[in-house]
Amino acid sequence: MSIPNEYLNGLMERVIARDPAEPEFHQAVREVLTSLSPVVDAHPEYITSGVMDSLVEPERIITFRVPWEDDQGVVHINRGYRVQFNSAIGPYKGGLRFHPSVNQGIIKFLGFEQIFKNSLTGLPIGGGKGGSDFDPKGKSDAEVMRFCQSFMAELSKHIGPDTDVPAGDIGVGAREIGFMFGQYKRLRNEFTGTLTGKGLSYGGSLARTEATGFGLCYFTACMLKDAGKSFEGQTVVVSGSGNVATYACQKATEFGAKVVAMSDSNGYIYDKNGIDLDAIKQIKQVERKRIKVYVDTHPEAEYHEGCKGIWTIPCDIALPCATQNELNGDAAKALVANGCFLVAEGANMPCTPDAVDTLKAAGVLFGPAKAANAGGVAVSALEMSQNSMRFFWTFEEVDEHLKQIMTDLYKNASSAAAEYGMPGDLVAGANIAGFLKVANSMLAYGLV
Ligand code: NDP
Ligand code: 2IT
Repeated sequence: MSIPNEYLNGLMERVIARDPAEPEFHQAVREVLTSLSPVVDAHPEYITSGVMDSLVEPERIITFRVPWEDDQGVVHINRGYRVQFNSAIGPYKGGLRFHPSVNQGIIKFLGFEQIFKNSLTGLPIGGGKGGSDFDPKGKSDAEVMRFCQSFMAELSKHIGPDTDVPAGDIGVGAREIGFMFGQYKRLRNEFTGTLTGKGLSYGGSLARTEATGFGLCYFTACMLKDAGKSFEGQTVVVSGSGNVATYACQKATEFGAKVVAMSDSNGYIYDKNGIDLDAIKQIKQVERKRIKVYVDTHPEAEYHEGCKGIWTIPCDIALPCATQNELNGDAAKALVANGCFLVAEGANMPCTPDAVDTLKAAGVLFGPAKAANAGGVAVSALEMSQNSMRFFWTFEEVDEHLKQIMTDLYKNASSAAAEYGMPGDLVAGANIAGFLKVANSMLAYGLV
């Protein structure tokens, strides 16, 4: 589908021609440029000043070799990335993803989304993302440590507390951040908060672990409130069973909802009694096993092979929290047919464009990732603040900030959508509100 503004449509074509093998990046850019059409119609200076063309081109892409040895002494060579996309409003900030599917296009899409998300938090952080095609699954702790140390040996040359501050994402949690921070500290001989998501004993922030999932539920609660509803008594389906999914399930349950399904990349479980989250934490965080073993101890629950079927489970609210493009048009149709009235994205870009169109057309309330999952990076920025102060806040203090940030963010996205004639369209609202702060900073800098 073409983008309404003619210049932006041409820009989209140039983005595709320049890097034709990056479909996820094209998908992310297309959505943003579509939302921004009314903004540049009213303010052509964003085009004539070069802001729009600059926005879709990363400031810097670092690609590097990551050699490591497995426990049998066999040598492996992986590829590492850091895309430093936009530093207009602060140091590059964004996670590192370790997953075999990682390539430059995926890291660019994630880095691009991060620009707007980080701006929406209201905190001074630019957009970046990185990672590797390394697969941590099935690797020993020693293998993961050697990989992380080798990865950081190169990455450490390009990051710093005022330059670029990575964190976790898929496949990168507390264990990996620990190995990387230890190596960074050794190589640079400095103790600065250059990574976030650190352990609590060495500069991590309370509530960072929970922040993305909790923030998703705080944002969803704002959407529900505006619709005269709440989480109380709602049936919820959450995909994934990693960091975001786990704490989304926890907070939704605390808010009075019943989460009946979760998944991993092999399949999903359905528990009509409500998911036993302690069992999920034990399986995924402690034992690092597959979700299917849940049914061994919960005989009333069902396990189904394959991920897509999770969206056929009847629910009121769906929270996709696994990965990009996990919820397609058919899945959206199934949700609508079963009476689902709200979808909020915990993962980055989990809904395909077709799915978003289907949900919107059916009047389903839709919370886009950039806004709905911004709680994680927001608390990462609070971790940076605490590190700079060499101080820490209590769990309650950080959680209170998180709630406020998600509430403000919801209001900003809603009012930007209304201002540009698209009331209720949080996709457009989030893109526009996130864009304006970055674009106005870029305008102030001149051509840089
Ligand atoms: P984790 O690695 O902790 O968990 C990822 C979960 O998603 C696992 O259950 C995993 O299953 C599943 N998954 C991963 N890849 C696929 C795939 N290709 N198909 C199906 N399932 C898959 O990652 P996070 O929870 O941190 O991240 C989940 C999503 O949330 C990502 O999109 C991430 O970018 C986004 N996000 C994360 C934030 C954070 O703070 N961590 C902040 C904002 C967004 P399996 O165990 O089988 O691999
Ligand atoms: O997608 C994301 O926002 C994250 N993975 C978190 C980034 C961060 O810097 O905390």
